[in-house]
Amino acid sequence: MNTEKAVIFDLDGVIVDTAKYHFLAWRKLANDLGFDFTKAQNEELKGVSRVESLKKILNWGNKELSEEEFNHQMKLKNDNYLSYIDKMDESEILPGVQKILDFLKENNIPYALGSASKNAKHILEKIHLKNSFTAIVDGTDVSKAKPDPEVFLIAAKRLQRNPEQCIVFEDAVAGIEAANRGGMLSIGIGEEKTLFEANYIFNDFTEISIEFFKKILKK
Ligand code: B16
Ligand code: MG
Repeated sequence: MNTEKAVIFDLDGVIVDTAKYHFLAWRKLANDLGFDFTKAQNEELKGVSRVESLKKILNWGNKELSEEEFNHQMKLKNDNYLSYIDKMDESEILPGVQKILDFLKENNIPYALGSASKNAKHILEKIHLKNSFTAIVDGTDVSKAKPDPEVFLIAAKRLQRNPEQCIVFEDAVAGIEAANRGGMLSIGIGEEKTLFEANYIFNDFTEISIEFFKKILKK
């Protein structure tokens, strides 16, 4: 296929559902500190960095921590989160994703990861996708969190494409805003009522046909 386009995938909520493990680990932290929060509140943590997530959670519980304790709690949460990640394998790749990756590979269309997670490479290793990506940009590469477009702009550069040649798949409002602000085509994976700022929205990858993909690659 003749296209100059490239694709950037978010990780959590797009390639795998690690949000459920973040929830379990953050909830244990909150419970250990003597409060709780809901699954609905957890939605607000999607795409948000680790530091900002802990700030939000402490705010919900009206808790203040010293800098030392804050960092200690972040480490405990991550250790607990990683105990779930360690059990992951390729069966956790979300339905329909592999079909799209295979299509991109067959057509020599480069694709990158653009994730806020500092654990992204480890997760990709567990699901056997680490060598599949042309470039991996994660939470260790950026200084500004989504909705800043930095993560996607670095990915575009590593893919040797201009922003307008990039198509971004995202499940978080902040991620859609980042893609839009970066001048890229944004595709939301999730509910229309939350991701309405995306150029296109699908509930999941099983709804995305190869025909649709060919159409946006030609645009
Ligand atoms: P970590 P994404 C994000 O991943 C998650 O959605 C968000 O809940 C998490 O806090 C953030 O990564 C940082 O993750 O603690 O592993 O560095 O959606 O940008 O792939
Ligand atoms: Mg996400």
